[in-house]
Amino acid sequence: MSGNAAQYFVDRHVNEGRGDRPAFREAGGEKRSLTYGALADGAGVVASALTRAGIPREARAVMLVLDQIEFPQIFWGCMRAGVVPVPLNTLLAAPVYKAILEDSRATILFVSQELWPVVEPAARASSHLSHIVVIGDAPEGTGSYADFTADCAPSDTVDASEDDVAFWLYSSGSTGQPKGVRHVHGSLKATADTYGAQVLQIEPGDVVYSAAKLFFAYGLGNAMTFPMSVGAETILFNGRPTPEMTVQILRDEKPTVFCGVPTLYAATVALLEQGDVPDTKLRRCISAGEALPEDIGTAWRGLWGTDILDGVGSTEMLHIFLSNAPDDVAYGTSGRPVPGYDVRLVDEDGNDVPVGGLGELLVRGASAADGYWNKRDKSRATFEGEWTRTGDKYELTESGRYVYCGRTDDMFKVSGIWVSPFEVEQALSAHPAVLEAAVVPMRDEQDLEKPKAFIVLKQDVGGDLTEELQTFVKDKVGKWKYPRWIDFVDDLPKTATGKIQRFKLREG
Ligand code: 3SK
Repeated sequence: MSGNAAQYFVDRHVNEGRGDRPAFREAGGEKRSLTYGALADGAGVVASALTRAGIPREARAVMLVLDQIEFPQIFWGCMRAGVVPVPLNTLLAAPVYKAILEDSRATILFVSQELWPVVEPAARASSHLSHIVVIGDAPEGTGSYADFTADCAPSDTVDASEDDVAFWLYSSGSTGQPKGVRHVHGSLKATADTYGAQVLQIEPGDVVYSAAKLFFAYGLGNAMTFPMSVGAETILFNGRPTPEMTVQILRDEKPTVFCGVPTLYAATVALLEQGDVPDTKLRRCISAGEALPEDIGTAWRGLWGTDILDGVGSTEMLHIFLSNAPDDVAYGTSGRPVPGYDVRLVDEDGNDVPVGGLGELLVRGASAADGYWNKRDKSRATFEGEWTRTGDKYELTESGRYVYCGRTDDMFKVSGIWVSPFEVEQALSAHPAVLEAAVVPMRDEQDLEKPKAFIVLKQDVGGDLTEELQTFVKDKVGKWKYPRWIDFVDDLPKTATGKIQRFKLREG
């Protein structure tokens, strides 16, 4: 078998007689679905269409695509042709798309019609894009997905090595600059064989629903490669995963596996505590993205009778490498290393930290990324031989479990997605009324971190600017990054050399 991941995850099912099994079904809209056979054909058609359009192997295909049945067809279609799919977060702001289209030098863009308005200026200005393919109605100067794929016979999967770069995911760095994380074909099977098989214990009869979307490394494993590793089925929902929608999907679509993030678990618990708890078929629930507060896990178990397996992963490692496991759950901890991964805690000098001490978490495993695209210094600082630095501070307890203690730098996560204080500060400072700004994480009433801003205004504006600044940030850097609280202050604490002392703001 070739090392091309499309062969293992897609073609194998057809070759072994599972072409009629359901692979994906949509929970909303027209409720379309795909069997494994239809997915293989659809991906083969995309592969031929890419070749017909002159897109060569290794070229990047940016995907700004909602969770809909075209997503897996495009993702696997690119890989079948040796083209590198680059799924993007669908919630980013226009300037970030511009930066990514430039950085990746993608030659083709696939975009859901709902997302076209936000990427349109960057796409039209790009000197690299030769094709813009809109899933839905195609505006002038673009082509529709239907036309792009019309009259193409499915083509075969190209041969590739397990070490060939297969796809990229963009992750935000400490400066807020997005970094293209290059992953190889072999990494997808590595995460399925480790976390998928041994912690999630995915089975062919499972039906998976992941509130975390496919563009996110966590969602890509949950809703694509783990179910596809065993021929199971995935429910796709292209809308916002509100608590109401989550309960509706769990009740009506009856997934057996649910993958969420702490913010959503907390809001869903709050909703369920006010009303009925419907019957479901849940047998496994998992969480990642940020540490799950203990009381949310306990409340969820009380309501549904199913534990939440909290774990930690990273875009660089592709999925979860430290996790609680079935029959081994300790809320308030990230559990133990996933079989197949080794972890170490090191101090600032690189020495191993003893039990009870605090250190940066380093991880080793087969799914580590090949490096960042075009960012040599950052690659060298993160990928140290076999070990990958996570930037997370952890403590190892006597019982062998790891407890999250914060970030080594100032980055923090909101709803499982990195937020760089620097990036939000830059956005705030671009407002004409703002002199300077500092952003720190603050815990909300559900004990989850959200951005809080301290702002020095240029002059008294004679009114409350809070809402205006919140909208300003949403439009500039992304909807989830806006400061939930703003304090207007006379000055910011700084070092002698003028660096903002964020720790002073965090402390109070
Ligand atoms: O943030 C996490 O915990 C995570 C988990 C799985 C895959 C990717 C990420 C970032």
